[in-house]
Amino acid sequence: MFTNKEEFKENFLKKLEMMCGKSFGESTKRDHYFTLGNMVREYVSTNWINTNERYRTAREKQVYYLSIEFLLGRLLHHNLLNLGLVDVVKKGLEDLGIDLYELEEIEPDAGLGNGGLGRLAACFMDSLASLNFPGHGCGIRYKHGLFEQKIVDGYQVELPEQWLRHGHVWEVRRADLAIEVPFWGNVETKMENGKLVFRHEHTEKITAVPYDLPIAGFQTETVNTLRLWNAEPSPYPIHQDILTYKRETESVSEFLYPDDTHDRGKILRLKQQYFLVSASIRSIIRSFRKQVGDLYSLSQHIAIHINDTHPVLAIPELMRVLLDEEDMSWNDAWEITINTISYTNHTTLSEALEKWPVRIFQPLLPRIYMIVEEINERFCRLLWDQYPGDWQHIERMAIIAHHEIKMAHLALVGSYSVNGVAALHTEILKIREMNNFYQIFPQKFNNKTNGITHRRWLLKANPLLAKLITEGIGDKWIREPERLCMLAQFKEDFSFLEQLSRVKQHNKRRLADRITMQTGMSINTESIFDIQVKRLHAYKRQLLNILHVMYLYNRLKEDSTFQMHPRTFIFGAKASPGYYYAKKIIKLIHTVADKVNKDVRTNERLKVVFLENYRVSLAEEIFPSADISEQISTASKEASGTGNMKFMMNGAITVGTLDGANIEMKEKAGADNIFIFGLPAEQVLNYDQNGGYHSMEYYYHDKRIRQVMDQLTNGFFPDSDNEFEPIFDSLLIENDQYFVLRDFDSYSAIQAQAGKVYENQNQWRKMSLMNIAGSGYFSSDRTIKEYAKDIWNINPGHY
Ligand code: 26V
Repeated sequence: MFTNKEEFKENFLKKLEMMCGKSFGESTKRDHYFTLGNMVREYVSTNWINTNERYRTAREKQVYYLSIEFLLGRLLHHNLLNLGLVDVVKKGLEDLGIDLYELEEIEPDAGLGNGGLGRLAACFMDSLASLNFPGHGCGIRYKHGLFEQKIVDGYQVELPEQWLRHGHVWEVRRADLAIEVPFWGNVETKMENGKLVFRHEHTEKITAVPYDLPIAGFQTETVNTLRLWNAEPSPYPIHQDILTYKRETESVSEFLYPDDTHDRGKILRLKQQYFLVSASIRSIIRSFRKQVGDLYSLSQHIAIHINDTHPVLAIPELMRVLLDEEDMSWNDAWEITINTISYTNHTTLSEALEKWPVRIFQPLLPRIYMIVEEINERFCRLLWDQYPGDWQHIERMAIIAHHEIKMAHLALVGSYSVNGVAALHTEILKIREMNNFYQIFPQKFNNKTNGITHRRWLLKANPLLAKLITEGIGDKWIREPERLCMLAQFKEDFSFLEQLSRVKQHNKRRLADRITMQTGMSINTESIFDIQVKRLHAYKRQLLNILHVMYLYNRLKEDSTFQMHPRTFIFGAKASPGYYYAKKIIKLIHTVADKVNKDVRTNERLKVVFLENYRVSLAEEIFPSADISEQISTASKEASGTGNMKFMMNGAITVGTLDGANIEMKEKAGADNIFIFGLPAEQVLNYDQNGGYHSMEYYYHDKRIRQVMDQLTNGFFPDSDNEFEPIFDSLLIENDQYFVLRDFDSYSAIQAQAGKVYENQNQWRKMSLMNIAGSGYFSSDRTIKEYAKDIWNINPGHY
């Protein structure tokens, strides 16, 4: 292909003419992006073919990671970096008068996910390939990723996202590998040769066409595959209006998370889940048959991992294939299934645990329902032996109860490994939320603390910091991120700390420029950049943050002796379209911003910014420029968090509760290098169980709280009428489920302390350094090695 700049330029110009049918003089930036993307994809194809060949022949155990979300973001720079091409390409393009950064900005984010769960899957793909593990991803090729957020008058408006509008250069359509997925119909039960057989008939078929993305590891020859399934009409439609059929079929891979407040939306979501699972399982079995053959040995060669419960139908689908297509006995099929499938739980919040009404499930997936019923019956029999006569206990643990199928229970029963995503979360699963399952299957439970790929989140997102680190400790940390701990040697090194601060300043400038470009606001880069970016949810408590901003504003207005280092509070968050309360909080943030930013008496010291349309590519600019990272969820509610790790790795200091992975971050950075506040998880869980918290008392006894609460409804915000009454009511009338008022005092105290420490720049920089030094543990390379060894039993290939 090309090994130096001159070859690159020559190839680039040739390719441009071929692909775009234009001369260089006529071509646009998009043509350049498109050309470069195709060149890079071709560049990886030799290694891609070789890697697939290795998997076909080497008989090494492989893992398939099934996920309803893959939040990949942009891939151009990531691929250039992993292939070691950044310099050659950058310089070659420069000679042609093209800025690589400008081309990168043209690429739309592949935003096939919501938040942490989907981004984790993407980080895992990068780590699997970079560590040479035989690992494949399976997901859905949504036509529209997560909605694009616009803010109009302070309200969130959702627009359909259009990442495929200009085509996606990284994907390869594999129509030859399509699979038909059946829905609806009925199951005929017959005796054939003395054996009961089940035929799923009169079905409506949807064709799943794979689009494969190459996942190139970092400076290695391994190129793994992420297979995204596209829903298309089957060539043999049933007697139905063809246009309706086409539309309904394509809707299966049209949107990530269709609105499921109505049955139609629910059916569509369930269809998506089975579509992903059936196509993936059957394509896994198809290649396994070619490579190994003997399905009785499946679990020795293949591990199938389900990311949360969305792909849990992998369990009955694998059973179906083994029973109906391979003619196995129930016991053999079950043995194979539970030795093949492993499951990660990502939340303990009961409203997020999936349940499907039987009335929806059974008609859509009649054969799968029969299998789930049988799994349930056998499991209930086992429970009966353990707890004879205790119907209540059995009912609580059953997979099907009260006309609903509990997906987490199916996952717990049908897998050999169940893991939580941070130490505290796993303990809560074992001791509380899933304790009854832990009693029966203690050996299944294990913890795998989340991680993030340091290649995207440090090397790519923060090149100046990466360079400084390499100057300090050499470049081995890039392969072995735990070596970042060597940075601790510079904690008294004034000159190193000075350089660290210069890097931060540079990154803050870049973000400030973006804010100015988007909002017209001018931002003081000497102010503390205090940032909270994540999905909007009550338990994440963006509300606590903004109420505290209101308090600071009041204090600045009323107390002339009040001193504070200037701060810029920055928010970024999407609210789920049907989540009314979360949208109210977005409106509140904007209303406060409006008031505070206009006030010339305070706006030198206090500013509030909301960055529209938070997404992976924007996140890459945000994390490197933060001074303070807000990780303020109600303790026990955030399973892990991963944004917290991205901030830490970029030298921000956490203001956080003892929740999720914050606890482990505190251990790694040192207790002196993090600002911890608020109720611990045990007390929250205790209140949840036994009551005893009365938010009204905090309203009456703390006049700061009373003032900001009253300001929500007393006209303090002009023209806001009853806008914020639902927030007022949730905190006072509904007793503040997430303990916002309970933690207000300790939050404002720790924030004041953080502000004071910032004035001592030397101490601050030292703390920042110790965060970077402690962050190596949170590389997803460590996480993936643990999954590989403890759960999947797979080994890396050698290069
Ligand atoms: C989803 C929903 C949807 C309905 C309303 C309530 C609700 C609450 C939580 C969720 C989260 C579902 C699963 C999830 O995304 N969990 C996230 O997984 C991340 C990766 O493990 C982890 O870092 C986050 O803490 C966890 O929230």
